[in-house]
Amino acid sequence: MPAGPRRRAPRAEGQRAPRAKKQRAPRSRRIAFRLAGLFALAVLTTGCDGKWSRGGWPSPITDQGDRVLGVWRGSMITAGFVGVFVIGLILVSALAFRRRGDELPRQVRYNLPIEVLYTVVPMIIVAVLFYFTAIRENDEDKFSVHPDLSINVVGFQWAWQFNYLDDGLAVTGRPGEYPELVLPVDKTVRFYETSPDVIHAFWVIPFLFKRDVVPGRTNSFEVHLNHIGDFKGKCTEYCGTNHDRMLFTVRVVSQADYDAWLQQTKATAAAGTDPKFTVYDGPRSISFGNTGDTQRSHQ
Ligand SMILES: [Cu+2]
Repeated sequence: MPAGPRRRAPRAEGQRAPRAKKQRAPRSRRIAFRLAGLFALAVLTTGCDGKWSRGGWPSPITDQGDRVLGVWRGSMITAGFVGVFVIGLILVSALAFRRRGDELPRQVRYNLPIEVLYTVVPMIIVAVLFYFTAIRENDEDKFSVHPDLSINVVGFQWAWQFNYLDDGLAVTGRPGEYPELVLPVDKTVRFYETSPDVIHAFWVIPFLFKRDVVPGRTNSFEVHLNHIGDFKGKCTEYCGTNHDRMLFTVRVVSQADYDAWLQQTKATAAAGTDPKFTVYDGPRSISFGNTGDTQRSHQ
């Protein structure tokens, strides 16, 4: 709001002091309103996609991710309450019990109920948070009897290979040439993870979950996809020179689009015209504890 013309009008010397005093209150209030408006604008413009309500997290695209987000939200709300309560206690004690004179304040020794309370309440909070964290972590380890799709993710220095175990297709990237993992929506996908060299970590960002890819053993997890779109993934275990280029994209599409993509890509793989796509002729299922000796067509 612009300053009114009244303020610029010349005044007599004697009137200046009281007027300035009168105007100060509304002016500071105006500034406060402006700051509040700016803050609200910032929240609204950056929070259109609900990022604020997610506490800064990406929007999940799996049922498991939705539930993990619930734990995160619960933890943030709990932390918020604890923070406000503790800061409030600090302020109240600092202001209400500030020094007022030379008199020594009333001396107290201990208060057993309060001491029990501030020991027991944090333990309950931690136990509840631990409980929900543990059951949500285990969600990804729950395997369905028949997943709709099984993918063997091979992390190698320094790219990814996605083997579609049921469909005989391998998609392989190179550093700087990122592979795309295409998946059908509303399906349960089981991921097996193997590595022929060093430890990597497979992270599809909106899964809100990542798991290490370890040479000499097979890791696995299962998700149910519930969102169509293009998403990003990366390696999150430092694995050597080109670790930062171990990127990939995930495209979740409808079943019809997936079938069309699969048919077309399998034809490309059979024709051998694009080194990114090859025929996968390895085992249809991955047994646990194998050596991660999966095919590497990028060499
Ligand atoms: Cu890596």
